[in-house]
Amino acid sequence: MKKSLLLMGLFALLISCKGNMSKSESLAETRKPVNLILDTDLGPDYDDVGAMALLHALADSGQVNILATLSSNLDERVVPGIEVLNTYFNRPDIPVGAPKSEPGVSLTTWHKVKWTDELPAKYPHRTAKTSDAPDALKMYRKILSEQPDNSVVICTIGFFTNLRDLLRSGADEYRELSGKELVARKVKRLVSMAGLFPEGKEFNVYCDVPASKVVVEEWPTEIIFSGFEIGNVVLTGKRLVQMNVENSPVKDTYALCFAEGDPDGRMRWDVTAVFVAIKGYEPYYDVERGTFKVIDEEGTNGWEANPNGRHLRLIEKMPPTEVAALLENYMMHQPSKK
Ligand SMILES: [Ca+2]
Repeated sequence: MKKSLLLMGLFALLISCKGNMSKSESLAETRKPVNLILDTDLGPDYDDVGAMALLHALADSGQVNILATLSSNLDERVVPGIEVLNTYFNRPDIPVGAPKSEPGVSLTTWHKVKWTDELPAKYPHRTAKTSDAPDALKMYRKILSEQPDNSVVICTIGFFTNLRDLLRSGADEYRELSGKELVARKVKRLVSMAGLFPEGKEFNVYCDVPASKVVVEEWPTEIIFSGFEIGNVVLTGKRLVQMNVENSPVKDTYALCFAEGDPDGRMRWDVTAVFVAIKGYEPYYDVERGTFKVIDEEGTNGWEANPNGRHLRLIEKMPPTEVAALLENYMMHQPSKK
């Protein structure tokens, strides 16, 4: 009798465990993909290429729905380069756009090997040059107006030019709302690779200081900042360039730049920001809430910790080597076969 009671108990436990497992599994399966707009300067540094590879890897596993890939950079090779990557990963129809406001920022790669020329020369894309692309501001307004309220994550890994233009925009054919109202209604959060914490000068902030100031002061939703110091530790790309694949624009970019001067790998500033925008910061990072401030005309930023602040900054939690290995696995992702 005792034995049969024990068996019944074990059986009940097994059923309950199985029930719990399938519940959590089905939760993971039914988790909705993040609706994401990527805003990139793809060019001065090549970590944007790794970030876009990771973006497409997570799209292939159904974790993100890429609404647009927009350029914040006027350099003529940026939009063709974005399209090369979208096309390589079997998503040639993702909307692209570029800033039309004055004066804008135009910066090409600082590498001697112009990988930004090499990619469009070798791989298919539709748009010949960045200035031929549609207005990024119009793309933002159109796409946001079509999305459910509070559903869109924007990830910026370049300058704040487009986002400033969006905040400053008025009603148009897509929506009667001002840009700020449209963002407040449609955007869930902004994730940004920008700033150096607790204080310093960082590229994405100082390249367009007026735009950076407007966005950090007026953006109506939460902003998560992935600072310079977060992506600066533990290099990535060494395994990527050793992959046994041919005709990959991702591998080509890293191989070209490594040959020139980064033999130990490259910082993963932008890659981290895109990862957090899609996966969330838990369990990879801690956060501190506060207020990001642009404190001078040179683009120096400061940080004021404050439990009620609208901004969050990432703080290291998981060992950086583990995060780097995880990110590089995604960066090595190959296009899914169609
Ligand atoms: Ca970038």
